[in-house]
Amino acid sequence: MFEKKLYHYGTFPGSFLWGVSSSAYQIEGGWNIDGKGPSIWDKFTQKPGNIPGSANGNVACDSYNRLEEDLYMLRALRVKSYRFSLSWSRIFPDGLRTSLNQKGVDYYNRLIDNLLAYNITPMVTLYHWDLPQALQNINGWDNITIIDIFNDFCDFCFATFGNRVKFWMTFNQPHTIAWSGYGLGQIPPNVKMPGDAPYRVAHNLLKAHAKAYHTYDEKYRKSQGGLVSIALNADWIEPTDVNVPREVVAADRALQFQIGWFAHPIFKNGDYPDAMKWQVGNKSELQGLSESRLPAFTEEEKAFIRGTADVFCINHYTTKIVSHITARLSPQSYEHDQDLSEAEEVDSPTTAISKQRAVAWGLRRLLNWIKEEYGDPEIYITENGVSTDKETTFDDTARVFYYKTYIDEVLKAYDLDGVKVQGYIATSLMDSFEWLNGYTVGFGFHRVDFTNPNRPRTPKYSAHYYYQVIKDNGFPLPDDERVLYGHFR
Ligand code: GBH
Repeated sequence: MFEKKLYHYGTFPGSFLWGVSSSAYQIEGGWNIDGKGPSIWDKFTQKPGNIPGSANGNVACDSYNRLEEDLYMLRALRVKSYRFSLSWSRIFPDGLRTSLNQKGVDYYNRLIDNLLAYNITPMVTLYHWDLPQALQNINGWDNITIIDIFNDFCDFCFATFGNRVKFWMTFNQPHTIAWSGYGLGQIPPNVKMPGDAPYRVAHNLLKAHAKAYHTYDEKYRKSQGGLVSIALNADWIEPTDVNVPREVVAADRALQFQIGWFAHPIFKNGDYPDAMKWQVGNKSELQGLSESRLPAFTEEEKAFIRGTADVFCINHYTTKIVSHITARLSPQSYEHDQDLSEAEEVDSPTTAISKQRAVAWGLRRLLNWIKEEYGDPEIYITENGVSTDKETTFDDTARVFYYKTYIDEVLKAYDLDGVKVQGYIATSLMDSFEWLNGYTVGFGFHRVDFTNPNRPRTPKYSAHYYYQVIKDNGFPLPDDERVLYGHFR
């Protein structure tokens, strides 16, 4: 099915949405000014020692005060879209509408108006991990009442920005929120309950997503005509041995636990994948529990969740190799529930973050898997990119290589496999606060000098490269190759 040739030449459709991404906590700074309330990331990072160098997002790229500079970079790259997120606690400092902070609304209005003035499509994430701390005080996503509270926030944003914003994503990476936030407990709110909290939280996230989708449908779609989705994340999972059926099944199971957890309910039938129901159900029974740790949806809830995304949004960075194992029964854990062990794709280049190898071919396979699994949806790649360490400044050839090879695999998926890829959003516009990695690595097309209070931004080699890819709309066949192949395209 997949050709061996390294590069494919051709271009994307004229409407292809090239863009770059950011998120509020990673770039804005201004953590407590103009009325902004604290988020769970403010609380976490301000405790010394939680992040390398005790780094935090108090100032970050200072984008709250440097809107003009961000817009300048976006215009220089000639991107067609900009994906950013709204800081909930900048708009509602304590999470509730009653605490409305007009200055926060003004900031996003300025950003959106300027983007439109420069013909850049805003792609807005409603929640990129920075929950208002006040809502964590009532247990955050592990409390079902947050479904209505989040809906109220979304409703306000649709009403306020929706006359200009036509591309909405409810959550960035619900998998990360549920598993890293409530299972491993690595990221805020740092809850370490790997056996059941992730499943409960995911259940609430799915309901909250669906509720916001229906709010848009009922109150705004007709007049605003936008679309609503959710940005899921997945590594590509390659079986350790494609000739051993058990291993092929194991790789598919890994994808179901990662992406199917959310995509199966939303894009298929309102319910979790069979592989998850079977695995978690059996483990729970063997653990002597009276019911599965994976909660069940009622028929009404399934109908409510099914079909609540207008396009498929996927964030992707790397590929892993998995093998089947029989995991131990204790302690109870989402990880053990999968009966898998994971390894790196050792033939591919390493990057600045451990276990994040640059495996370009994995993206094409993931796109094809999504096409087959979810009935050929329109797909937007809403994050893809690579880190270099902070010593790498402008000469980021590793990033150029990454984008060249990954985007070429997207082109193969589009041109050769017929995957309906509609857009590609590179991560990220500029070096930013990279969560648990602080400022030790950068994903940016632009370097930001975090030691300078003015946070000067400077384009790297990759910025020039991405500009050219956008300008060419892909990789047109070079002239000499046309002669060689004896045809024109
Ligand atoms: C992306 O997640 C984020 O969506 C994006 O905001 C960020 O800029 C990008 O990573 C690069 O850092 O280290 O706390 O995230 C990519 C998938 C899933 C990878 C969670 C890291 C471990 C926990 N991530 N995972 S954390």
